[in-house]
Amino acid sequence: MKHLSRFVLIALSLIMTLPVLSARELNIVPQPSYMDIAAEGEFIVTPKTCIVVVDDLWAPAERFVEDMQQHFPDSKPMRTVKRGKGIKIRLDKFVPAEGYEMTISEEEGVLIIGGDEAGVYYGLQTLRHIIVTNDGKVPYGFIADEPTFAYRGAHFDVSRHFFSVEDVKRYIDILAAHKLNRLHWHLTDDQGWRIEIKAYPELTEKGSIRKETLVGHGLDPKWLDGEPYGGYYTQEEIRDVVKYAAKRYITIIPEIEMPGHSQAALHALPWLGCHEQQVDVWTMWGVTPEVLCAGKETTYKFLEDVLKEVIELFPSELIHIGGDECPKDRWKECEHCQAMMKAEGLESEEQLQGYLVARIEKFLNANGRRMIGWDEILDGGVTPTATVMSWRGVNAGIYAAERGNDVVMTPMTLCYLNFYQTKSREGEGLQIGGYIPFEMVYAWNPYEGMSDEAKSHIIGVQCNMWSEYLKSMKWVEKMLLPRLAAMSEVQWANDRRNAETIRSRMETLRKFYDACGWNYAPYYFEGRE
Ligand code: TNX
Repeated sequence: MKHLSRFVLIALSLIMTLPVLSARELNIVPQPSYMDIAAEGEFIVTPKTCIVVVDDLWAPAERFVEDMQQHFPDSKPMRTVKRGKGIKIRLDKFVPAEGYEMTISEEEGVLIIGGDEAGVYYGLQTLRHIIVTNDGKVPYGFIADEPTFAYRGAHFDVSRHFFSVEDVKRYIDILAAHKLNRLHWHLTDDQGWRIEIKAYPELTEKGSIRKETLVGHGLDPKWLDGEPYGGYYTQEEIRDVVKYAAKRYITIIPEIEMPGHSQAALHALPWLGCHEQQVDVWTMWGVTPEVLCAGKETTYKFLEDVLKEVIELFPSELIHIGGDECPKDRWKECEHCQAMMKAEGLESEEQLQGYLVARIEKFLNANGRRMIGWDEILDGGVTPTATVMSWRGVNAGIYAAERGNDVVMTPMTLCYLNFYQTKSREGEGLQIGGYIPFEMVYAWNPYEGMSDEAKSHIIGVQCNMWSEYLKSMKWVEKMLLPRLAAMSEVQWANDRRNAETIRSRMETLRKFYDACGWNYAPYYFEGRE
């Protein structure tokens, strides 16, 4: 009996060690679709390893060289060559779009086969992650990977606080490393117009500067800081950022807010309003009654002129027109708005907003683009061709998807990374409110409560970064990380999220964040709720 139990014990311990021997763990976020890692053997990447480029994949190879330069700052850049052994990259149409297959073996070194250029890039991001967190040792094995959602977005509000070109590029770098592919750039709002428009120089000359900023909660003037604040991007800078993003396989979707959230434009060009009286670039947060007049033809001409320049600057098919939080007080008292309603047979001010949105959509379509807007665009009777961004919960998104509209899910209670991350809020500074810890983002299934038909219209998922209380990039990073990792796993690996392994995988990702010099919040790692 004693013998037997010893025998059983030995057998058991053998069985228990077997999986460890036959499959080494690789901690990667977002989780790849499939991994088979050999028990032994590894390819060691050093700054001397060559990148062997097939199929003219020089662009992703160059990005990889640049990324690795950051991790090997004292060495010469890695070399890209046409043949040889090292890290070989090529294409194959049998690999899905944005997906890749990676083989690491003695014969091949590292071989990455992408479904397209972006797929190769994501394969190289996974490789970079392994190299950086594992001292250059890449275990022999095979990885296959592809995204769940085609649209994997993060939004960045640069109106409430302005962020330099350098900062935006850093934001883009962080998104790319998490395999996101859309940056929703919130360029205009009540508190500042941040994009140069040649036809209306006043927009940035006047509309990009506010007298002061609200630095406390509530609309109490005692919280106004008395310091003028401003900033904007020239068109040349915008082009530079768009190119920088494209090189990282990120499409920038610009947002020009209309007809609400437009007080900065109204300050610059008072004739855009109903009463045409001078208003300030807003110094408070929230929703202002000052909105664009929807009754005057001059407003439509203005919007089209602005969008014409925006279209020139941004190749994105989707153009965001805002559409959220537009109080109708001014319209109710405006002779132009009332006359327009009468002429068009509109019964309510809601319908007047629907009329404006539909007219703008037509203009965008005529110029080869498509419209995306916040879910309020549903209220005035949205067209079936608009894409809807569901932020006031998930129901608006489900409703729109069921009617056949494309939908991006970004419900406030789960996706607003400007909300607090802990219950106690200790060390979090003053933020706008809310509570969204890492785990809450991670546990979210964006398909919940949806029919199969509706599911097919969910093109993707997005997190948002509103900057009312975010004055510096350091703070933005602290709000973004590590929750973006949870978000990226919902976006890229929704069907294979694993709450049991995420903690240990995040410990590895943390090493990567340290190596990149990104400022992340410590709470999740400390186990603080
Ligand atoms: C709601 S989301 C807004 C923003 C604010 C944000 C603050 C949306 C379409 N509108 O204007 O900045 O809440 O969290």
